[in-house]
Amino acid sequence: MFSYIDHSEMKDKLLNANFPKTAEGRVYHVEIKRVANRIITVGDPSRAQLFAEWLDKDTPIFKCNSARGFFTLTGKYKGVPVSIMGIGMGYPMMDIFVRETRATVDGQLIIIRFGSCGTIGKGTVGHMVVPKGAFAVTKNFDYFYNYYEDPDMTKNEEKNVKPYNVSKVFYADQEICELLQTKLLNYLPANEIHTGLNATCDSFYSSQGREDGNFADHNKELFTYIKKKHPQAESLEMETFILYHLAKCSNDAPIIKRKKSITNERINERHINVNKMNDEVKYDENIITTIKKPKNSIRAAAIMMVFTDRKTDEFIDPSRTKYLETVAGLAVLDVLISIKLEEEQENDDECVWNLINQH
Ligand code: R1P
Repeated sequence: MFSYIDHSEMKDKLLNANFPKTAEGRVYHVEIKRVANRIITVGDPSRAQLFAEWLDKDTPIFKCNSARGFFTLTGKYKGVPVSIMGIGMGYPMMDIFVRETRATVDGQLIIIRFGSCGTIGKGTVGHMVVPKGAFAVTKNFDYFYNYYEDPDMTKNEEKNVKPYNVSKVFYADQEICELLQTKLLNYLPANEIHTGLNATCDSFYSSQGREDGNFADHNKELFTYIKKKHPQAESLEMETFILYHLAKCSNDAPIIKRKKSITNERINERHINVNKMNDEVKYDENIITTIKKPKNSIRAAAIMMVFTDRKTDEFIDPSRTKYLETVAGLAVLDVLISIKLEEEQENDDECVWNLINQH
């Protein structure tokens, strides 16, 4: 059974320019107001649909299609609430997804990205990568500034200015990575599972070293530069670093205390004491409220199918993709529900299954 929201356009008035939400508490872009503490995120909505087929049949599935291309399915897997969230591609989508999801869920979040990648490491097409850490590869836009005066960019080279920036490594949740690897061993030989570092790039093309004659990308030396800085670099894709980085930023942030304001009363309603009187909800303005964000706020990991081998120029066969999506998808769901959360939201009035009835 599906409960479905399809927002082809965002019509509701948004309150609060700092962190926009609708009056009923929907976050601006993902358009959810509550999801499960345990989340699988994918790029492709059809992958989300495939995973949804394995959710419990006797529990309603809450489904939300946002105007900005986010796709959320919340149901139960073996009796445990889980959300499957399609986010599209790239840094901004992952950033918005993590932040807006964090703002709608009390307690700890587990987020596992299930995606695809290319390899510059030991693997090849059809293998899996469970990256223990990720770094960012971003275009250094200023490098390209004086192209007409200096088409070979020799002045940049003289000053040792590089066309791409390669960041430090941010790490995944070690326990989740190990559980994912162990589960995968049920389906794949050990030499087809890789655990090195992932390069998360701000372009599918330039900052992943692809050649495109229509653009002066200055990326011929990119893989050499990446390997020099991070010899364990295994995979290339476009989201994982942002997830790992934001998990750390969330874990480092102090517990937030905020005072509810009159105009934002609906926004903060989950975080304040609510007195129900004659079916009306009344708010106490003086209550300082605490968002339930525990110390280990976000535990993050990723698992990726190797679609392209950048050493040999091969692309994966669709039948292999189907196999990997199935075995690794089930492995992720099993790992997701096996982890004990430090703090989990309650089955209160705002839980998704109660919200279903409102739509
Ligand atoms: C590019 O084709 C997309 O595929 C990879 C990249 O990170 C990028 O999002 O991941 P997904 O298969 O999860 O979308």
